[in-house]
Amino acid sequence: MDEVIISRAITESYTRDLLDSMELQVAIVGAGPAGMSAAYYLAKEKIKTTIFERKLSIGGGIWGGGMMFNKIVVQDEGKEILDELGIGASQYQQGYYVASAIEVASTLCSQTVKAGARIFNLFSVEDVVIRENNKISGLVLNWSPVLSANLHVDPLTIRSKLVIDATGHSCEICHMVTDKMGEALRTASGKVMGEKPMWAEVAEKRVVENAKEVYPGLIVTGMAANAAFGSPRMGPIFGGMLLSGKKAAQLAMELLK
Ligand code: 48H
Repeated sequence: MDEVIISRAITESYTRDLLDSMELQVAIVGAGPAGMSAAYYLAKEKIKTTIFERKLSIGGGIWGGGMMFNKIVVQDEGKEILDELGIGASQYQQGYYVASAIEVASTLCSQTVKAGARIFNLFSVEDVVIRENNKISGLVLNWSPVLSANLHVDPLTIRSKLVIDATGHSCEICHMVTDKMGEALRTASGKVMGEKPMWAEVAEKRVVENAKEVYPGLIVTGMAANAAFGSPRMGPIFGGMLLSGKKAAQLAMELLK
């Protein structure tokens, strides 16, 4: 075993993947349930899709279930997606299914990668590219450790026909747009409206309805969609996140036509 061959294998293979991800059809920010669901449905249709995830681990808020009880709940429509992915869930009572957060996070990731999507972890999106036509046309990326160590290191840029904001509660890409472009979002105020208090039933419907093109070239999904459009939160029910990601993927495919 030669350590240098091991090092060359990693470096060459990684660099090839990174170079290939510099021109994308869809770039997704955030590998939580909504971002991975969107990537899974896009990759299944052979759309060139990459997720950039800030953390070392993928899965966003799935792992912790509800208050660190590592179980999640889905409703009937969400259960259909779990079935499609081969994730087990048992009925608790009519319309409520319980699944292992560990199985959901790991299997969703596995299926997303097997479908053909690429995931880069430890990448933080720190800005967007907006040029003459006022449309988002790319993302500005840096290593997460560079940002957490507050190092003065310039970023790199990738080009993408569409971007999906799947950053969860912080709704970061939408905030980047309003920071640079003012009240430019397709929300009532033109800004991020902010998440409203817990109301699971309404929140689960809205998170699917709110998966929309919120700015030219930018689709928002998952918790970020409810934050953008001022809808409630829902607690540890995750069916809406998977359905919202699926809707974002469908919309992206229509926009790419
Ligand atoms: C790179 C970034 C950046 C960035 C953030 O939080 P998530 O799990 O988001 P969703 O919308 O897929 O799922 C929401 C769900 O987990 C949840 O929080 C629920 C249901 N809450 C209900 C309630 O009432 O509280 O994943 C977002 C991912 C995370 O992994 C972040 O690290 C990542 O996005 N991320 N990655 N660059 N700028 N910002």
